[in-house]
Amino acid sequence: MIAIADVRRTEEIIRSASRVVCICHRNPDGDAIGSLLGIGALIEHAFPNMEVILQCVDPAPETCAFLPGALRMRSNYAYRDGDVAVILDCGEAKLTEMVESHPMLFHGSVPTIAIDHHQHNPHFAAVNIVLPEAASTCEIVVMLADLLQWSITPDIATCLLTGVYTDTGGLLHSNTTPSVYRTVARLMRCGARREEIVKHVFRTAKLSTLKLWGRVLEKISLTEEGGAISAVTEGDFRVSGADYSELTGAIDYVNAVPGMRFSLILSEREGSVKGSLRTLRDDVDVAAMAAKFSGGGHRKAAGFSLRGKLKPEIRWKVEQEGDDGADARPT
Ligand SMILES: [Mn+2]
Repeated sequence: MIAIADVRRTEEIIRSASRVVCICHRNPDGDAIGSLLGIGALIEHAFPNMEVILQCVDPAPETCAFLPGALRMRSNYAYRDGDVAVILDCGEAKLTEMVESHPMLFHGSVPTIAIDHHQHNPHFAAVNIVLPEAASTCEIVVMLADLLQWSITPDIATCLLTGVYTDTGGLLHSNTTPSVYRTVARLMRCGARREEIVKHVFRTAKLSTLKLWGRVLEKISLTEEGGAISAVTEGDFRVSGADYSELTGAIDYVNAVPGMRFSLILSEREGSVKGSLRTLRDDVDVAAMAAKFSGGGHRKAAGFSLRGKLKPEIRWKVEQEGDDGADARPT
């Protein structure tokens, strides 16, 4: 639940602004873009004379370029007196990549509103609408819009449904609560164009992505500890023509091998090795596994990053034929 005092305060801050800058995290995903474009358009509808800026240090992923407003996103926002900020889907202030360049937004001098669903959000804004039980930031934006009676147009609903879909892996992840389905129903009634999202986000893959995934799948090996493990080197990225972001989603296939306790993809990137861990089991905590490598995350999805390179290693094991290998036994 969103505290009613936060709803009122949000309304006051935006009403008193001369300009609103909406900001999402670096390397934005569907939830970051969906909530950024969604809240921007909601504010513009509620306050027709308000200037709204959509800011992110990185561009939207191509899969989200179809969303209304995506082309308005910019990365060169300059602060002006009277600006207020709405910061979306950022579990930490530094994920905006603007703490150094725009200190006034993070030192309490400018009214800021953070809307987020990450568990360890340190409440860095003036108003913090942080609901860790929400599966996506877009879900919280829908609740806020309804509490403020801001109208949700079909374009806005399409942006927000994108975030709900991407942060739940198409309503398949374990965070898909009854509240998620209620939000989906609400957005579809508002005219969200579901088939457009399915087509662009889930049924479109670049050739380079498919080639990279092919290398990931080909290299899966199963360990005695019950892990399905694959690894991609800088060379794999180069040969497939894929960038790092295109690895997203491949882990769900590695994690699909039946009977495994966990899955892991190791990927080389610029002098470090990134590990993505997943499990489908309730008795395995991949966050604890990631913590051993100074990483973190959730029980069922976690990651870590280490300085270094991947070194290929082929393991051979000699198996005795039958039980008559007497020669091999110590006497
Ligand atoms: Mn999110």
